[in-house]
Amino acid sequence: MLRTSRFSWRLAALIALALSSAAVAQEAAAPQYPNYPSETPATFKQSSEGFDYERREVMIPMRDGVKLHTVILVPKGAHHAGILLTRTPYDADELTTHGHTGNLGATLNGYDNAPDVIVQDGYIRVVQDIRGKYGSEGDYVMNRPLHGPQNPTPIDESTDTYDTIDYLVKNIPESNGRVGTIGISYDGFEPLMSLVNPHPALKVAVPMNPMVDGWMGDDWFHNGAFRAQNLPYILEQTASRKNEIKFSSSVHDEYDLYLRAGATGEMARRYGLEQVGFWQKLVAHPAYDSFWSDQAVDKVLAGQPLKVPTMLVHSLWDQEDIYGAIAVYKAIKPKDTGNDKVFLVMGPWHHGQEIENASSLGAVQFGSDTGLYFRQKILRPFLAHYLKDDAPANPVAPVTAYETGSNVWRTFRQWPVATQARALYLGGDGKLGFARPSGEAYQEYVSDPAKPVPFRARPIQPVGYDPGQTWSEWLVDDQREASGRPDVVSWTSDVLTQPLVIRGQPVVHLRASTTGTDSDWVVQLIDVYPDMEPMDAAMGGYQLMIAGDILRGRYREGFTVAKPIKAGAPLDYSFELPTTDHVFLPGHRLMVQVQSSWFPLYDRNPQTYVDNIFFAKPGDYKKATQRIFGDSHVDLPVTSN
Ligand code: PG9
Repeated sequence: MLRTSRFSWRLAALIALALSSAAVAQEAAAPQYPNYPSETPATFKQSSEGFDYERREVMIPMRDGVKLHTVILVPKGAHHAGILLTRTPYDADELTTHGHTGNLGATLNGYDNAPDVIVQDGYIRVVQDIRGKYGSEGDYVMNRPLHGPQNPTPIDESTDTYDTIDYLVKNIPESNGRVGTIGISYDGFEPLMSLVNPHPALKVAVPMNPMVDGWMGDDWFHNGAFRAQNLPYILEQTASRKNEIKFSSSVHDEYDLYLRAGATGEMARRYGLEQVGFWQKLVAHPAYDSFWSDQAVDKVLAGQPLKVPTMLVHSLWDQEDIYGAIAVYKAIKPKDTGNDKVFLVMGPWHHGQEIENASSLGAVQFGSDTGLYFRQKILRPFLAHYLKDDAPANPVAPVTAYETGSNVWRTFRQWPVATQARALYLGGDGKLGFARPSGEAYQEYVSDPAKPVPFRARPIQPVGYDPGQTWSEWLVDDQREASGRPDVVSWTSDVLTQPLVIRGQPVVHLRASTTGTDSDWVVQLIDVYPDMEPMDAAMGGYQLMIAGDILRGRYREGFTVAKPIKAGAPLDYSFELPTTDHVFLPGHRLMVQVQSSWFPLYDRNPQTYVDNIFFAKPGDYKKATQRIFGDSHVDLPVTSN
């Protein structure tokens, strides 16, 4: 063993100090002390002793040679087990290493697993970094379109899924050769991609809250209004392979942050977003052109044969992808001639809440854990039927829907159910009722882009799920905060004496004028609670949004081409609101609110027509006087059963 004198120790320490204080010392330059080695080995083979799963990591080769980093978790002792695959842009290691303690398995975690079901039924859990992200090789393209007009390469998420499944069933001896795809949000987009030219081993797909059409009603736009608060996501998701480049702000209230920047294109420029391809594509396609419609997954699947049983999971208060699941259901259900291949579940949840405790959402209480009910009574038997060798019966109805207001689960043979469209009129006197008002009375407000209506109470938090963030709850915020503003107009019905049940999508028909040459219209259908709620005082008078959305007025004649609005002319604006399944109880009232900004979730409309709102100039933003005429109405999908 080499002995070292006191002098050389001191010299070595000085060297180490100098190196550590300079740039990061290269490992090779670090002094070596063979007679006093590091206590950390060069490599450490982690034992799985403490885990109930064996962890394997493989780089699976795709047909073009790109290898995808894949984590395979095999329950110890597994034999003839089904495989549940999630493909993710959000770091497979992150989703599979922060182990739960206790009986949920010492490995599984992650926002898009249903760990209780996966562990209880002994599935082999596979989580893969998609092409171009984290541990995988290759180029990243946001929601990579299928090979075709928007993707000239021979590979896409469908081919990568096929090649992955092919590898899994040939290289996991503990499996029974039956694979299911499952995931939420972007990870819900991936199971939909697996349905295109599906691998024969793919037996079931469970897309939950999937990203389907980023322009029409999911993450990037809603009816042409841009969701500006997703800029940080776009930066972090596309600026680097491992999301190492982070958005930072020294402004606590995001209302101030985005208002001071002006147009969203300026905000993006300040953060360097012009360097990333997805942002360049996004600002080049502000209208619903073929860039968007070619890759709308509902439209894609409408043109595909239906081969794989699919359960679409939708959240009635989905603050991120409230459009996707229902759009896909509408597109593929007509192919399900036996009514036994396409299933729909709708819960009273925020985005992805179905895999959490879902006894409440914000101030709204459901009286039971609706997430647990979904996982144990719906998801668990559904997966078992398709993934287990003994194929237990599938007890799941074609449609399982939670009725908000009455807080009960119901099942249906089809969706939407039979309803009668009843026009709820926005009377000139502020009354809301089913009787059509006479005359040309109107309600009026001034919309000032310098003081846009905050989409929730300020200070506005960033989009996110960090502790203390309530982004996921904003759709159920008390709307009293807005209804007292002069730039928000409200219509209220009489107190209900009978329950009013609506199931399906309300349709807005505004007849409105603006003194501007462009305008946004935000419409919210609201359940107004009685002044006194005996069992929950905090809900007294609560104004709960049941459905709401925005329309960028330049698209009133069609989404593909923007057109200026004729100033001062009463014009018709029609658009669907998200799906409802709600009972307005006796003692409650209905309310409709209309406003012309929902900031900073949505970018401001300058209210003067410009070619591309992303690049509007400060002088383009002008006040406008808005009038909503009395024959405006919301068609409610009323049902009696
Ligand atoms: N759909 C979610 C999202 C995408 C883009 C921006 C913000 C959120 C998600 O995949 O998490």
